[in-house]
Amino acid sequence: MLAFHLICAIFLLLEETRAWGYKDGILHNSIWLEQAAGVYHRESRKGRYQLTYKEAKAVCKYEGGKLASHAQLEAARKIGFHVCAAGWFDKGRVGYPIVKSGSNCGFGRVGIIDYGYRLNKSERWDVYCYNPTAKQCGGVLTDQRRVIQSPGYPDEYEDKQICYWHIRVRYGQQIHLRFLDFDVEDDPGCLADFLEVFDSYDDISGFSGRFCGDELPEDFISTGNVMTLKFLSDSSVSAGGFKLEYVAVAPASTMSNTTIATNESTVLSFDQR
Ligand SMILES: [Ca+2]
Repeated sequence: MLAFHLICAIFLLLEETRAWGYKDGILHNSIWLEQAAGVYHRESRKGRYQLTYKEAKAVCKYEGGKLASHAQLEAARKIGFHVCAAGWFDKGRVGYPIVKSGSNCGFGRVGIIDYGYRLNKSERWDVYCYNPTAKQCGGVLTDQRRVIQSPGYPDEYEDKQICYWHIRVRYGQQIHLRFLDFDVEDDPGCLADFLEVFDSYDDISGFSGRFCGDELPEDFISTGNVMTLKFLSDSSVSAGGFKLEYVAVAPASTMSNTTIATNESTVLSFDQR
C-alpha cells in the first residue's frame, strides 16, 4: 500500500514538472489561445484558471509583452475579441471581453466583464497580455482542413520568429499532416531555425520530429485529435519557408489498407525522444 502511494506521489510530481515546462531557465507555462489588436489570452498548461498574478505577469513577459490594460482589452473587444474566460490584466484586475451576450458567459452583458481589483494576488485565473509587435503566426486551429505557412510565405521568413500552432480536430479523429514546400536554414542538428512536430497539444510531450534544410519531410499522422507545430528562427540567415496542409481523418482502423501502410511507415520514420 505504501509503495502504491509512493508511486502515485512520483507520478504526480512528474506530471507537475511536465506541465510547467522550464526551458532555458525560463518559465513557459501557457498556451496561446486567441489574439486581436496585440491582445492575447493565455491559460496555463495545467488548464484554465491556474495562474497567480505574479505568474500571469511572467507569462506575458516571456515573449516581450506585458499585461493588457483595460483600454487595450476594450480596443481588442471592439474588433471581435471575445473570450469566455476570466484573466488577469494590468493593475491587479481580473475580467474578460464579451462581444456577444450569452446565458453562460458575461451575465447576459457585453463589454469588459470586470471583476475589479483583486486584493488576493494568489487567486488563480488566466491572463490577458498585450504585445503589439508579436509576430502574426501560430494560433489555435480547429478547422477540419487548413494550410499552414511560415510567416510571410512565399517570401522568406524573418529572424527571431516564434510560432506555435495548436491543432485540435473533432474527438476521435486524427490529423494528417502533409508538407507541400519546405526550405528552412540548414545546419547539422537543426539548431538555428527549425520546425518541430509534437503529437500532443503542447510542446512538452509527444516530440515527433525536428526539421530544417530543403528536403520535404514525410507525412505525419497524429495519434489523437491534437497536434502542435512549433517554428523558431534565430537572429541570422533566413530561407524560403514552408507550406503544409493538415486534414482531419478518421482513425486508421477505418481507412484503406494502402493508407494504413503509409501511416505506419511514416510514423516509424520519425525520431523518438
Ligand atoms: Ca536563421
